[in-house]
Amino acid sequence: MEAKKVLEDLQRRFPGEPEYHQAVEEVLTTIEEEYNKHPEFDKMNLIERLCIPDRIYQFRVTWVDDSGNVQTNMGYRIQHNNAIGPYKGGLRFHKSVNLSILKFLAFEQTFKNSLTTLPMGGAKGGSDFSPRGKSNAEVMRFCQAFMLELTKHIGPDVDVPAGDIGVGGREVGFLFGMYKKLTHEFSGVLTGKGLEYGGSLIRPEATGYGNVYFLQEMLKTRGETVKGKKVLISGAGNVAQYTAEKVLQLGGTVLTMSDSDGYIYDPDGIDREKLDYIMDLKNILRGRIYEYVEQYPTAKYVAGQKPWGEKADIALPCATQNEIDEDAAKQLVANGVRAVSEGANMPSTPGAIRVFQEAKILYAPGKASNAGGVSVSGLEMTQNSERLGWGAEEVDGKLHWIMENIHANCVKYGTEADGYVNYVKGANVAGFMKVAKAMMAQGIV
Ligand code: NDP
Ligand code: 2IT
Repeated sequence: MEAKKVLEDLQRRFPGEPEYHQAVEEVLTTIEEEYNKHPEFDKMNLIERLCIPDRIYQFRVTWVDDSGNVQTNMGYRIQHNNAIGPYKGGLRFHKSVNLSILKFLAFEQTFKNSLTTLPMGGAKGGSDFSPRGKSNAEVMRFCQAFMLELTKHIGPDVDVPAGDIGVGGREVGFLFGMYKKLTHEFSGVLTGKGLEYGGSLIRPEATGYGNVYFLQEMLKTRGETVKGKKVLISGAGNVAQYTAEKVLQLGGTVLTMSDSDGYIYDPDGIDREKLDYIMDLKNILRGRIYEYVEQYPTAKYVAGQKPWGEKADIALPCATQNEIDEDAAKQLVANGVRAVSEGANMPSTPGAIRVFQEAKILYAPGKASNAGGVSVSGLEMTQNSERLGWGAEEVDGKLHWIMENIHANCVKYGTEADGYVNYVKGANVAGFMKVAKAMMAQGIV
């Protein structure tokens, strides 16, 4: 396999999908060497079969808004690969959603899920519908219309969706209700469900907690801890909130959080009480992050900017893809940032990753460091199958073990001659090998 050639071919066959090409390029260039040690892989054309999704569903979603207008959105589900388990991955509801973004996410999910050690294939889906500014009733009607079509393609042993940007507990509830109504079946078909109807303790916290557990493991390799460190966080949603919570629990100082309009910087740190305010603001009032400075006037709000220009020790991007470009990465390194652990999916551009790796700072790609969310989704599936619910400590303990294990695998496959751990290579090779072996064993299907 020649990574460059495979990529050129995919670019020609699937033009205009830059995020998908970006994610594929990162994986291909880092697994090329290992892949070519196994000539049997190429004989089975494993690489094309792994890069091109098994199937893509695309459908129109029609719903009626509060003013009686008929609205249309696009709905998608990408079932990327089910070599190691049922398709599994979140749903994203955001106006920016398109095929390229969901293909990159489904591709990444396949390797991430492989890293978790749990039996889950890779998938992603969503819509260009954004819940922002919509009433509860509108969100419910949209979710019901979306599920009317999606129901045909999912099932507890087929494909198990969950949340992502714009899809939290509220949306999962509405989606689950409609699936149940349509199929006349109460099953573990979605994860991220409410605790009262089959959800798992620690699932809301899992991505953020897992991100910080991974960070702890990275810091440990350099004899450091989170305690006393100044931390920049982007985003103010599910992943950002619980990343901040765990940083606080470990004695770090959170200086920033953001949304797509700008960021807040609190020189005194966002403490527990202030984080509670943000959680209420975002999860209940569905407000905007600038409102923080009205509540806490010693903080500043910077409109239209990302937080990467502020001085700190650690950066934890938890908003969206490509939110750290090469210039931002240079700024972070120049300002003394020594570790970057991604809560979001693909938040660093290829140029930014190069800057981090050339500076030899600790850098964890999302498919390793944010795998805690889907891991606890996998544990939710196990609990649903058992028809039992585990305690918070038990789930958190398993999450912690999974993150340590992913870290150990990255070190195993990603340590370079000078001792620097290339976590991108480590995660990609470790994730790839398991999927590849499973595909080889199952023949050409
Ligand atoms: P939420 O919808 O809860 O929060 C998203 C946050 O990111 C909001 O603050 C949002 O601001 C901001 N954001 C979204 N899109 C953009 C954009 N285009 N530019 C700038 N800011 C943006 O989503 P999550 O916290 O669940 O997801 C955040 C990231 O983590 C995503 O990359 C997701 O794929 C990833 N992830 C999520 C997991 C999960 O379990 N939820 C698991 C693993 C990864 P605004 O309100 O302005 O839109
Ligand atoms: O990107 C991700 O891993 C998620 N959005 C979580 C997926 C899941 O199935 O829990």
